[in-house]
Amino acid sequence: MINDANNIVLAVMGAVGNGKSSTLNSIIQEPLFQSGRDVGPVTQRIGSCVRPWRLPDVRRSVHIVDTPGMCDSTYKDVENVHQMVEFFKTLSHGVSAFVLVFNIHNTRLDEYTKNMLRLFERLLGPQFWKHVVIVFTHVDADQRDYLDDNINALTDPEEGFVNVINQWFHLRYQPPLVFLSNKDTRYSQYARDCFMELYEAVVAVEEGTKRERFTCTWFQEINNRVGVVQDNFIVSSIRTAAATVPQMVQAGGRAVSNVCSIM
Ligand SMILES: Nc1nc2c(ncn2[C@@H]2O[C@H](COP(=O)(O)OP(=O)(O)OP(=O)(O)O)[C@@H](O)[C@H]2O)c(=O)[nH]1
Ligand SMILES: [Mg+2]
Repeated sequence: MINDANNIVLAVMGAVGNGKSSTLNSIIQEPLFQSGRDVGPVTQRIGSCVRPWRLPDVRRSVHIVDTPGMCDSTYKDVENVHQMVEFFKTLSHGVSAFVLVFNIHNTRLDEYTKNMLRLFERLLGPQFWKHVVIVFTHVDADQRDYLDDNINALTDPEEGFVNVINQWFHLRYQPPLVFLSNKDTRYSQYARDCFMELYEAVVAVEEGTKRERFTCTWFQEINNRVGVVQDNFIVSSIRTAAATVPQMVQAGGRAVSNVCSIM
């Protein structure tokens, strides 16, 4: 049921090609959302569906929301962000967790990333951080040893990823950090362990907010904020971001489609 209050509602967001769609597909163990490499975002529209959370089998349903990747094509990004806000507003039980997806091979906290996060914060309000889980993909089992140094650097209490984000945004909440792989997830104990950590992080966020979904006053705030001032902020923010990043897109070629309900 799409509007069941017991569903976990999970939205993935982040830069293009980081593994947002793959992460959702892994959770439900079904190739529902198209994933791959392209010169632009593979996911072009918001897609959502309700499925059992299968990796691991937690006996709960999850309403997954896939979003197009943020990149430096200014006007498309603006349009996408507007669509995300409109979509979140239609969710009668709000959002349990926003999963910000990064790639372990590109963990630079540069101006582009900062602007993207600032944009999400401005659109969704500072309360949004309370519901954030940070995920790093591409932590594949066969590369885990080699990636341990990256992971240690990212989790460093002084200079690590979360601490830098905490400083940028003056957070009072420490978003949980999860490292996972979307490669060969079907029969892998490693994948099961990673995705159990993701599930536990989502539950921790839910419990931290006493199962208050990200909704109510938030929706009102968004309604009030979406307007000329907000539009200008989005445009200028993305322009600044685009100017600071040479290329966020990846090479390759692929047609695009989407599934289920699409905005
Ligand atoms: N090895 C490995 N590949 C991954 C992992 N996660 C995603 N990929 C690959 O990375 C590419 C991009 O993944 P997507 O899931 O399409 O990324 P996305 O963030 O949805 O991309 P956009 O929709 O374009 O923004 C695909 O080729 C995936 O197979 C991972 O954990 N390990
Ligand atoms: Mg995608």
